[in-house]
Amino acid sequence: MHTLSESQIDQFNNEGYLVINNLVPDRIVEPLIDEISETIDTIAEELYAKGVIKDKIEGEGFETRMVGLHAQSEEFYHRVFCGRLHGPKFFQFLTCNEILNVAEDFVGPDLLNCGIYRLRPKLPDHANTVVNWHQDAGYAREDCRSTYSIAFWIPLTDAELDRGCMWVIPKAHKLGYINHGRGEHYLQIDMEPLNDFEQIPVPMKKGDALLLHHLLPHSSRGHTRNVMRWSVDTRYQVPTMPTGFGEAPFLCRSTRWPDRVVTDPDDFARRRVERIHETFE
Ligand SMILES: O=C(O)CCC(=O)C(=O)O
Repeated sequence: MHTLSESQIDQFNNEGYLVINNLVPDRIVEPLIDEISETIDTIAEELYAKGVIKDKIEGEGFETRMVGLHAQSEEFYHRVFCGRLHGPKFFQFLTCNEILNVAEDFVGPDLLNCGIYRLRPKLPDHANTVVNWHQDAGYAREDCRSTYSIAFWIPLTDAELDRGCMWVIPKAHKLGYINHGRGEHYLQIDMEPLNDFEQIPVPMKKGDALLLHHLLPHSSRGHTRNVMRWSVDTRYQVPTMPTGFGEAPFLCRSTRWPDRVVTDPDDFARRRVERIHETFE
């Protein structure tokens, strides 16, 4: 029994991507936003006490506060970007049934989170958060580029065209792996094989999900609106294939190894910090 309809599954397989509206409910998204906001608050208190920032911008919320804080110190960005946070609400988000049920449609009943999850505070006019065209496989170890995985890209704020939405090149996953070179902040795929393909924007609302095949080229551009675009992206695969990444993978759901499913947020955090890599055979 699938969670998605046959036409949604066909669209993902044919186009290499799929948007699911309202996939992650507020009861999962809002506690994560609160957890991130508390971290920002702690950093603001610390930097204020040290005299690094003059204004904690306490009156502003998740969508705008970081813009003013970042203007005073880049430390905010560097301390929250990427997979640095691993609080209980992050764990709840990455393992919620709404995401895992969809991942199971493509990957099967044994689901490994490959350890790569990213919180992206996308700031206006910020070159560090302009992500070049790439396939996720481009970032994996060379011998692991054929590991099939599904990425979920989920905005924690709306992500419209003028607010750093994602862009995809439909159907280009069918070309297989394409070489990547080094860009300034991120890898850059060789665009030559992609010249005849269309590039399309994918504007989304908070809590929607964009699913990406690991070979589907995608990117995000800069934006100038004076607001944040926050998002989380993460990836699921079968446990028996190597992930090709250095961060701690963890079993989220399994009929084959039910006793090894990670259910405790503290255990998740410990594995992350200690970079524990289990193998499943
Ligand atoms: O969030 C972004 O701007 C880029 C995300 C991305 O490239 C990815 O999830 O692989």
